[in-house]
Amino acid sequence: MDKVIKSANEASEKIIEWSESQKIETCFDRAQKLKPCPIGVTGACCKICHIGPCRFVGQNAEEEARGVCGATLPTVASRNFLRMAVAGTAAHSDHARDMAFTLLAVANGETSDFKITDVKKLYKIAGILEIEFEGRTVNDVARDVAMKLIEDFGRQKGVLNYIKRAPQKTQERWKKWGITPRGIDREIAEAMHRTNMGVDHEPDNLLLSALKVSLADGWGGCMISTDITDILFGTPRPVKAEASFGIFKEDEVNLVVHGHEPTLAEIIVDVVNEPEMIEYAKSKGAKGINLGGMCCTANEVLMRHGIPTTGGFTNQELAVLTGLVDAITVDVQCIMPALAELSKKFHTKVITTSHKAKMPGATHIEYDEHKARDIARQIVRLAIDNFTNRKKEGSHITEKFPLIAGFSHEYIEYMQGGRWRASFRPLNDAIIAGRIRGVVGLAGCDNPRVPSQGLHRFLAVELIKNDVLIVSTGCGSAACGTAGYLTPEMALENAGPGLREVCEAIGIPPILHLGACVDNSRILTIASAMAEEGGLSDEIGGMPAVGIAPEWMSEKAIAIGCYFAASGVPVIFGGESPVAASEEVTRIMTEVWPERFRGALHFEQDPEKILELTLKYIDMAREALKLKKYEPGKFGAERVLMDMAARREIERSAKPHIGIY
Ligand code: NFS
Repeated sequence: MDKVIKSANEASEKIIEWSESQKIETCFDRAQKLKPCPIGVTGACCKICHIGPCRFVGQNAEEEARGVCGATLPTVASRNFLRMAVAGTAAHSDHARDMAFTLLAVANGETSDFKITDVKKLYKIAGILEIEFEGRTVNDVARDVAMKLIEDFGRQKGVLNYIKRAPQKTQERWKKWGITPRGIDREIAEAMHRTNMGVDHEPDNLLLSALKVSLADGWGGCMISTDITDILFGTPRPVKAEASFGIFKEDEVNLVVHGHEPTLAEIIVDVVNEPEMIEYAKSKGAKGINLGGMCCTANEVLMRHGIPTTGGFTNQELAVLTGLVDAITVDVQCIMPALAELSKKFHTKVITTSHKAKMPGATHIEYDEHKARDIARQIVRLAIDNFTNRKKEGSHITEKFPLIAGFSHEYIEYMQGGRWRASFRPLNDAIIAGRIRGVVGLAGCDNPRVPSQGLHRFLAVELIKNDVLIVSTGCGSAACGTAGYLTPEMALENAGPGLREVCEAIGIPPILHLGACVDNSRILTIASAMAEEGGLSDEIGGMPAVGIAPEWMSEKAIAIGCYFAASGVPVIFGGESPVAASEEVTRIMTEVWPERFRGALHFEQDPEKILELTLKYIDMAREALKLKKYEPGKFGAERVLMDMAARREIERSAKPHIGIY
């Protein structure tokens, strides 16, 4: 029998092989053993009341199958889908709420462990929120910003603060179809109400609700989280780092921060550099303390401090299997419960830190932003103490790759024109001229049901060959980073001629790492800025841009896919469709949504077809915008992109400015 490739990541594959030789089970083995329920996976199981669960199966299930209550398959599939979007929105937005309360605690002087790092970003957000900042103390402005953003959660009427950041035309579409979100919590509660037994039965209406609650995620939860994280910890700018399992050091204490929230991890970054801590580590025989990240907490500290990443979702158990992790601290989301049991086979300590996310078998050290540093020290000490328990067993993988991360909206604007002429003009011009064919957001999870990270890698390479600029987030970035794709050399070796020129002129990789999954909000503001810049579409819809989540698994990905679709972006997800059972629901997402919002949500399992559909969308958008037909190596007239030297020249000749980007 042919060997089953479980991960396209060679280092992961080696660890998996080692685990098999040791008879240690991972998600890859469990994914083989436990096939998805064929009814549930297509959205054809209803379990929202206790008359059922009801299964909607059979040849004419779409027309004929009925639940005991009389519900049809399209109702059930769309209702299940809406519940996924709600859960995803709740997860991102609850994270955002914690960020807002941390900002408030800082502004009120309740914690000395955090400070406002990026005053310029604070003022930018204050400006958007129409909060006066001239002549006021930073903390006063921060308090008002925090309070105004906290209002977004509980608002009952009106619209979210950030809705106005979308292009006018995009907003008008939302208004016309009644999906402009009011308050985040209100949309979540209303959507849950609609999906309760016997309430909303119309598939179209349920799906509009999915778009509405997801817009509350994208233009609410995610965007709030990104902005406050930037204000507190700094807006990212390019930073060098490393990725993959080789980031662990045999002779140092290895501590991993895993999950999604940046706050505790930020303090840990600081604490591992405290001289007393390093001394303490040395007293236990270690040469130092080595911090690494996992999933989106990794992305947060990678973007701002260059902390190396072990990778994405499917790498978490594999990190423990190296035998080199002395402690792994987790906060919320995408944390496999398998970690605790697995860690018992090694010396690794798993530490939970959120009251919302406990795990049998883990050590719980509860995080509180008012005493963050003390808690961080406790965690780091625990990791150091555990270093002496390290055993010889483990796969001890040494591969690692360099990468460049740190591309925020602000930096991307800056890199195109410097401090004085920062704009999206050069990017728009490069697209107009056909040098860049289009832009793809490559995002979402990695998944043990496919050779994990492989679809990301395939699409990344093929798209950049086709002159498509990629912006990546979350585990999409991790998949690219652990393959060595997030480097300028990647452009030299693989990009099409037009994209290569652009990357060379600016000195950037062809895949720009924008951050964690909540930082997909950066794509929304970038697309809005491109619309405002002119020359392409005057709304987000109609841009030569596509969103792809080829290995998605989380409900958060569904919320993200929906907010992009509602904002006007065609989105393609890999894997089996969670609404595959219903042709009607699939039709609404792929045919009705484009007419109303210019975005769509497709599910396509074949990576070649994902690529084909992506390029088709991009070329169709180019044609509708009457742009030059894309031909590799043949470009139309465009403005000259400023290289670094020209940019520095302008900056030298200009007078000082508070700009920091
Ligand atoms: Ni996004 Fe980040 Fe990864 Fe998927 Fe999970 S870590 S928030 S949900 S698995 S990309």
